[in-house]
This record gives sequence, structure tokens and C-alpha cells, in this order.
Amino acid sequence: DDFFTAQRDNALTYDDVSLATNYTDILPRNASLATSLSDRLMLNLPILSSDMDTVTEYQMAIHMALCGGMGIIHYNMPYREQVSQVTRVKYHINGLLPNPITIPIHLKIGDVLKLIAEKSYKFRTFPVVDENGRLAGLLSSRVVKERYSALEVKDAMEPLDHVHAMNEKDVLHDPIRVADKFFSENIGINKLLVVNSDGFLKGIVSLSDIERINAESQSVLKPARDSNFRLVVGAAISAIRKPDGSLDHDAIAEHVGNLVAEKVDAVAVSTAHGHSAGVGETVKFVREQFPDLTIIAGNVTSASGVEYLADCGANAIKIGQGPGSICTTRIVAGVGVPQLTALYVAAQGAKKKGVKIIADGGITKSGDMVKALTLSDAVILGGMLAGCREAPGELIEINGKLYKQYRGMGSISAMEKGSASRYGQDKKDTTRKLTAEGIEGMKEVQGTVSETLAPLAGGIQSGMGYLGAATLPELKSKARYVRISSAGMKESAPHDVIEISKRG
Ligand code: RVP
Repeated sequence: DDFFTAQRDNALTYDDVSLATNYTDILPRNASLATSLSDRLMLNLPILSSDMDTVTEYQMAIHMALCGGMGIIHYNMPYREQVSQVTRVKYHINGLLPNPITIPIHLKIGDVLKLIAEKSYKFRTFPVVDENGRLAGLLSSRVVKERYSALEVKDAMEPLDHVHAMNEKDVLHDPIRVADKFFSENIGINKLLVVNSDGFLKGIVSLSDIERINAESQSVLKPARDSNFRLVVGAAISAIRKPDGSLDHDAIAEHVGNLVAEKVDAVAVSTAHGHSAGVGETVKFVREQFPDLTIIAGNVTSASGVEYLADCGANAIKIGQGPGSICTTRIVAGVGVPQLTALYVAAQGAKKKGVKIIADGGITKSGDMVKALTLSDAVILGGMLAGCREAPGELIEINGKLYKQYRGMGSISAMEKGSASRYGQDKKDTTRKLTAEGIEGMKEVQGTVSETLAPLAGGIQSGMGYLGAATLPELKSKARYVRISSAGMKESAPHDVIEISKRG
């Protein structure tokens, strides 16, 4: 507090400070990166991927959660598409997959093939159910082929007495271990069906999922899962308005209701100015309708902004106006607060209200994350993830190098696609042209999400080791800052050497 009070006329950002060390008995590898965004939403890595249309769709969200963090799926798409992307994350590597997709027994193989094409299913083995919904057999990928189109499912499937099924009573207490044992004992079988005592299908376990889960448990980064062992995922929503400018409560309730039905772990009311009537009203309404849902809202850069959104019912508040690598808000509107000072003032409001804050934008290295996490509960990355294989968007080749598009949600092209309201604008407004607050750019392709996140997680743990912090809350209480001059800044980065390897 003294440090920031002394700096009160000087708004600071990450590169303006460094952290002082403390006595430690913490080895970096033992520092815990666990965090929570509400009393229901726990993560194993304090990193979220940004709800931008060049950063987070379902592939990014799956890999963020597999690494312990969470992706927030953007809203520049029809809302039903966004809901189905949430479903895809929730259905990924489930251990026990509840409500698996089944095939009614009266179909032909040709109908099944049509269904696969229509719904873009990535798998070809299906449980078959009779007219009453009871399990009748298993349709294997071996017969789901064009050549057998005319065949009836009931003749092509393996009938019930050949299928391996277990009663849920024997599975549900520990699905992964039970299935692991089952697959070891039943050589060559790769699906375990779970039924209740009346013969209704309650779930399915795949050998490949169990193997992937076993492999994951060896890895440094532990997946973030909900209480039903599904990966966690968030989705962005906007303050939807009617043509007369008032909030469209029905549309918001329908959008969020559909996300909640698919078990979304958090919704994020994402706007450029969260300390505003429309955002507050939206958060309040969603809180009333969905009392148990984790709500993220933003963005703000003041204590009063945090307190306002907390009072409206938000659990976690995004902090950042202008620091984003593609953001021009400070240039265009002359508005925003350098990010470290913004986090400091926001943290004051958060402490008062008992809510979480998330540092959003401007992070370019793991050291920035350590500094951010001395004041916040998690960070959001856009630019650092936009070049990953799992980010949406086409590859662009220039002079033999591969790039991916990365654009601000306030760039003209993104606003035309749908995000104009995030910046308080309307693309149909004839009285004012869309005013960009972001640019369109590109990032060099950089490998996978887990290759990107592993060294960042390691960097955060190193910082925690230097400060003697075993947990992220301890990192907050132990942080002491020193001001860096421009000479200090030069000293901080590699200097006076020709760099030949940038590994790590
Ligand atoms: P960065 O990680 O520095 O690339 O910043 C990403 C953040 O920038 C986003 O999470 C969002 O808060 C902000 N953003 C997104 N679009 C724009 C814009 O067009 N101004 N800003």
C-alpha cells in the first residue's frame, strides 16, 4: 500500500516495477497455482483465454481447461453456435460421458451416416436404444460405412447380450478407476456402457478417454474440471438491447438459460466499459435468474467500478482498459489507466466487497503474470495465445513464415461481425460511423496451447519461489515492489550479448 500511495501521481504498468525477493523455503515446483473465481469455480492455473473471435472457440477452451485454466468462448457468432461449442468442451474426455448420443433402433445405417454428416460427429460408435429408450445394443464403427447403407441398425449392431454393460451402482462411485480395471480385464473392448437397473443407458466410458486421463495425471498442468469431471468452460454474453435501446431481458434469459442447460461454468458480461448502467443491469438480471451461476463482468479500472459490479452480483471482475496489445482505446478515446495501478485500485474495491479480480490485457511475459497475480486472482491472455494451433482462424503465409490473424474486438471488422455493442456502438446506427478502438493484426504461429502455457506456469512458480509464496493468496500478501528506471529496464532484459537460443 505504501508503495502505491507514494506513487500516487504516477500510474504504473508491469514494466515500471520489479518484485523484491523474500526469504523462502518454497521450491518453484511445489508452489500451487490453484485459484478460484467464485466459491464454485476452481482452476488449477490462474490463466483464462480471452473471449475474442481470434482467440477462443471450443478447441482453445478444451486445451485451456486441459492445462488447468479456462477459455471464455466469444460471442461473435449466433448464440446457438456458441452454446453448441460449450457442449463440445463439456463432452471432451469425460471419463463417464453422461447422456451419450444414441441411435434409435428403427434407423438404417444410411440414416446414421446422414446424421453424422449433419451434426459433424467425430465418432462412429453409438449405443442403440429401443422404442422405450432402453439400451438395445452397440453399433460399432466397423459397420457404420457407406457400403452397408441399406442395412437395418437392428441387424448390424451387436445385440445387448454381446455388449459389455455395467450397472451404475458399481461405477458411479469412482468411474475412472472402475473403467481402468474393466479395460485391463476385458482385452480388446474399448467401450463400457453404464445402465441403471431398468436397462436405461446412463453413460458410456471410452478406453481412449481413460488412457488420455491417465496420461494427463502424469503432466505438470492438471486439468480444470467441474464436479462431474467435465472440463470447465466460460462463455461471453453481451447486454442485448431491443431496437428502442432498452435491455432485452427475454433474449438475455434465453441465451444464458441455454448456456446453463449445457452446464457452462461461467458467463462473462464483456464490454469495454463495465461501470455502466447497461452492464450493471445485465449482471443484476442474470444474477436474479441464475443465483448459482458464476458471473464475470467488466471491464473496469477503478475501485468504484469493481464495487458497482460486485453490488450488481458479479463474482469476478475483469480489470483493464487500454492495455491490450491490439487495443487503441487510450489513443482513440484518451481513456484508461496503466495496468498495474488499475489492478491496485481495483484490488482495494475487491477486498471491500469480497469479489475476485482478473487482470485483462497487456501481458507479454510470465514476469507480467507474477506482477499481475500479486494483486489479482487470475489473468486473461489474448495476444499470447492467438498464434497457437488451437486458436481459430486461417494460417497466413508470408515469405515462408506462418502467421494467424489476431484482431481487437473493437476493430471495424470484428464490430461488423457483432461486437460493436461491447464498445457502446451499433453497426446499424446511421448517425455515427463505427469508431475503431482496436486494430487488426497477426501473430507468428507458435505451437500448441500446452507448449505455450507450460513455461508460463513455470515462470509464475519461479516468481512465487523468489517471494517465498506457496500459494497465490500468499503471493499477494508477500509482494513488495521496486520502481524501475529506464536504465533498470535495459538491465532487466538480456543485453550486450548476441542471442543465439531463445528456448523456453
Ligand atoms: P492482449 O492479451 O494484450 O492481447 O489483450 C487482450 C485483451 O484486450 C482482451 O482480453 C480484451 O480485454 C482487450 N481487447 C479486445 N479487443 C480489444 C479492442 O479491440 N480494443 N481490446
